[in-house]
Amino acid sequence: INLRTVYAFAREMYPKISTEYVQYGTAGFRGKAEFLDSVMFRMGVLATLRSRYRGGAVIGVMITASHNPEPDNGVKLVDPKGEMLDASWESIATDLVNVSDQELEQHVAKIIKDNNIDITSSSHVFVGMDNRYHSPRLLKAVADGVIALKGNVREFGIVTTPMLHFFVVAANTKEAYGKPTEEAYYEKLIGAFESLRNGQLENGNYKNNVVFDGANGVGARKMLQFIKRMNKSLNISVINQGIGPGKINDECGADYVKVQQRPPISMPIVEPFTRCVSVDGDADRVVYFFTNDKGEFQLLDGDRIATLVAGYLMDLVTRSEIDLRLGLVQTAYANGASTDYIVNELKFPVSCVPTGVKHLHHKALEYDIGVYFEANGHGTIVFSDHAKATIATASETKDSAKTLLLLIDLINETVGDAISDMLLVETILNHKGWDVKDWISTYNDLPNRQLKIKVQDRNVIETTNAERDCVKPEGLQTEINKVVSNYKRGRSFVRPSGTEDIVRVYAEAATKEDTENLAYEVGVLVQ
Ligand code: 16G
Ligand code: ZN
Repeated sequence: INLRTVYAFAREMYPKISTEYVQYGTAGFRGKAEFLDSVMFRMGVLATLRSRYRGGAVIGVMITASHNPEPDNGVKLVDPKGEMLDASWESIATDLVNVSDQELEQHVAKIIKDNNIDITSSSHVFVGMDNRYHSPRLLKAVADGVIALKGNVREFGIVTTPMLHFFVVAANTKEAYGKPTEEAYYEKLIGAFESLRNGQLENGNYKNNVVFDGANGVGARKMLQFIKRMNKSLNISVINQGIGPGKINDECGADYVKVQQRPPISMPIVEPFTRCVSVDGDADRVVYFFTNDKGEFQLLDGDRIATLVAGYLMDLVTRSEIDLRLGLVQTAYANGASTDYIVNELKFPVSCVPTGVKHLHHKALEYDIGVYFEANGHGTIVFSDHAKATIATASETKDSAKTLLLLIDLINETVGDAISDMLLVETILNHKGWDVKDWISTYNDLPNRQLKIKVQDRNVIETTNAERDCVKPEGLQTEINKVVSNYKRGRSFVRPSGTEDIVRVYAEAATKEDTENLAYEVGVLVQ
C-alpha cells in the first residue's frame, strides 16, 4: 500500500481548510458541516487502521451531530464490541485530524509503526449516517478514507446511531447477536416486544397508544419502518417525521423537550395524559412527557426510565429466585429525588460517574445487571455472561425468568437505543397496568434548572467526585457550598461542557423559585 495515495486523496479531494484545533471529545468530532470533509476522510483512514490493529474486526463510523442543530455534523468511531472508541485511540484521532495535509503521509506512517499495524492485513469498516443534508457528502469522504488504504467499506446509508452499533456487534460476534442487517434488527426487537406482550395489548390503566416525536431525524424514519412490521401491537402516531419544512432537533426532539421542559412546538392536541415520546436526531436518547388535565406539561426523563426499569428488573429477579448483583449508574444530573427513591424505596445500589456514555457503560459492566441512564434519556441495560446463563437456566422453570430472557433480546445492550428503550418502557407499563399518572406518582422530581455560561476558557474549571465538586479555580467550591446551604434541598454543581465551548450550571431545590435563584447565584460565581 502506497501512503502517497492518502496524501493525494487528501490534497485533491479533502484538503484541510481550517487550522482550528479540534479534539475527539465525548461524542467524537463535532462542528459545522462545511469544515468536516477532511476530518471525515481522516476518520475513514483511522477506522481502517483500527480494524487492522484489531485483527480485521469490524469498526463502525457514525456520521451524526445527534441533538445539535441541523447545520452541524459529527463523527464517532465504534469499537468491535459496539463500545465507544477506546480512550487510548482518542488522542491518536485528535492528532491525525490536526496535522496539515503535507504532514499527513508521514503521520499515518507513524501511527502504523507506533502501533505495529500490518498494513497488508484485511480490514472492515461499517459506515452509517443520520439524515442531515450534508451527511451523504461526508459519508463519501469517510469511504474514500477507507479506500485510500485499500480497506473494505460497507455503507449502511441512513441509520440510527444504535443501529450502527448493533450492526458492528452483530458482524463481530456472528450468530450470537443476529445478522448485521436492518431487517435482522427490526426482527429482533419486534419479535421480543410482541412475545412480551403476548397478545395482551391493554392492561389496567395502560392504553395501547403513544405519540412519537421523531425530532425530524432518522428516528422518525425508522419508527415508520417499525410500524410497518408490527402486528398492531402498539398504536404509534409519528410527528416530526422529517418531511416538510421542519429541521432536525428544531423546537422538537428529546433535548428540546428535556431542557426547555415543554412539548415540541408542533405538538398536536391530544387527550390529557396521553403518553408522548421524544427522541433526539440520531435516536439514541429518549424522554417521555404528557400534559395533565390542568394543561400542565409533565416530563418523564432518563431518571424516570431508569427507576422504572430498575424496579421492574429487581422484581423479576426476586421472583425468579436467582442471585444476581443489580446496580444503577447515574450522573450528577440525576434528579436528587430519583436517587432518594431508588436508594430508600427500591433499596437498589446506585453509583455516580462523570457525564458521557463511556463512563456509565464502563461502570454498569461491574454488575450482573447494570442499568445506566443519563437524565437526558441516554441509557441502556447490560447483562453479564453469568447473568445471561443464570437467567436462561431459571427460565426453564420460572415465568419471570422467561420474561427476563425476552427482555435481554429487546434491549440494545451496546448503547442507548431510543426505540428499544421506548419498547422496553411500553412493555413494563403494560405488564404493570400503569398509565403515566401511576408512573409519575412514584416520586416527586425536585425542580431543576440548567444554565450555559460563556467563559474565556472553560478548562479553567476542573472537577472531581463525578463532577460534583469543583477543584479549580481554587475557592469556587467553597463559595458554591455557601450559596447552596441557603436553600432547602439545594444542590448545584458546575462543569465544563465536553461538547460546547461553555460551562454548565445545574441547580435543584425544593421550589421552582429557589431553583431559579440558586442557578442564578451559582452562575454569577462562575462568570
Ligand atoms: C455527549 C454524550 C452524552 C452526554 C453529552 C454531554 C455520548 C455518546 N454522548 O453527547 O452522553 O450527555 O455529551 O454533553 O457519550 P456536555 O458535555 O456538553 O454537557
Ligand atoms: Zn444522540
